Amino acid sequence: MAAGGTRYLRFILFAVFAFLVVYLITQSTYNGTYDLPNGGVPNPSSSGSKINLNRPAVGESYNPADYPMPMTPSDEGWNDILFNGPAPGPRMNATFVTLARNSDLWDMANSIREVEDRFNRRYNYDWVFLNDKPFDAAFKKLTTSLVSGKTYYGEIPKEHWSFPEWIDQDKAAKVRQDMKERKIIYGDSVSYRHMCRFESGFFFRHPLMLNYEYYWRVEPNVKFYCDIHYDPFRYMVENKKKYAFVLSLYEYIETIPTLWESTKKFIKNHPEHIVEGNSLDFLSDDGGETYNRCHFWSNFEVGSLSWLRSRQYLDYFESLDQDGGFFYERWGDAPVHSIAAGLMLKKEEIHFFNDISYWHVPFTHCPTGEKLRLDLKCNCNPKDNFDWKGYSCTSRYYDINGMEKPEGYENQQD
Ligand SMILES: Nc1nc2c(ncn2[C@@H]2O[C@H](COP(=O)(O)OP(=O)(O)O)[C@@H](O)[C@H]2O)c(=O)[nH]1
Ligand SMILES: [Mg+2]
Repeated sequence: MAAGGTRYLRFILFAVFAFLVVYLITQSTYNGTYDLPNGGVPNPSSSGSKINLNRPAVGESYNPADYPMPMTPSDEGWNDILFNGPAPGPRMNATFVTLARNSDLWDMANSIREVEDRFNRRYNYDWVFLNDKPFDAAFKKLTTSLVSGKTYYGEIPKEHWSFPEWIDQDKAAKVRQDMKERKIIYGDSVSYRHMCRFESGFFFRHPLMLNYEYYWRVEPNVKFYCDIHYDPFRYMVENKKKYAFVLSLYEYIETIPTLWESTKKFIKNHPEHIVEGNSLDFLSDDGGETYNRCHFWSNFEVGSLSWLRSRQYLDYFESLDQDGGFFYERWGDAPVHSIAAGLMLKKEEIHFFNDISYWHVPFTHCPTGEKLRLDLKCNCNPKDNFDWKGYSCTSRYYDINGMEKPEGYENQQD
């Protein structure tokens, strides 16, 4: 009798459980859409979606009007960023590019997550990693797992990472010793000089880069503080931009004492490369007599590789390289790229991405204007914004381009 009672109780418990399961399944309200914050937007993968995920192949011509990009919150597609699926629209022939050492792995992992979370998870652009030594398996495994596009790993040819034969080694060594004594940052480093020369003259000609027309440079341990709703590469291409920056500042004069003299020599030898309507006034306060040290901070760059591979740019690099300042001084790739862009691009070919927030130690670009920061879900502190402070050149960029500074900039000047 006791055994029969237990069996009966077990049957009752099972029946209640089965009833509950059936009830929960039948009462489920899932119908192919998710309830989302911001008013609930249909999931593009569910039926009824208006988002067209078909797109032209890279390089195929398209009508931009067929794939409008959401540039402001009132534009269609602004909330697509809430989905994990691919963003609609064409992709450009473009790649991220990073120069790194194997020891940069974890700092690089941080940067990749920043780029992927704010932008590339929906665009899946490729990423090219370059190194003067072979990348190890650990570097390749982790970075490949973090990048949503394809990853490529390249070793830099020796000729692109060494002293040219015309460099006087004794003279170069004396300079390094002197700069060390004067405590100039990276003043005694040989590898830093190779790095600056490589970024100035060679990264865009690495075999892995020859496949692409646009690049976005990313360094280890940088941050992106705001959502990126549209494709900056596409913005560059459709608006005929050749070079873009987010931070600008004055270069340490100790690292480039004769860079402008070398540049003036190049201008004299190649007047045909200097374009009308350029940004000379960003670089010089006296019509080109002297350099005011303003440059775009090149650890962030989006730019045209075809331009860097042009005769115009290569003649400039080769002229500087002959003069030896990468080793007899400590010329950085930032002033080199900036002077080239300032003299050899038209003003309107240089773009400031105000809506891309960025940090590389020690400077932050945080968009001016609270509405913009809220719309872009930024987590930067506006007090840290460097744009309008005394050591930034961004104000000058606005002035020479006749651009109106964003509302509230006066409150961020110190
Ligand atoms: N492969 C390699 N990459 C380097 C070397 N030195 C610097 N880099 C990379 O070059 C970039 C600039 O170097 P970084 O140390 O960040 O210089 P900083 O930003 O001017 O302080 C970063 O992407 C580094 O990972 C080097 O000796 N070898
Ligand atoms: Mg750096």
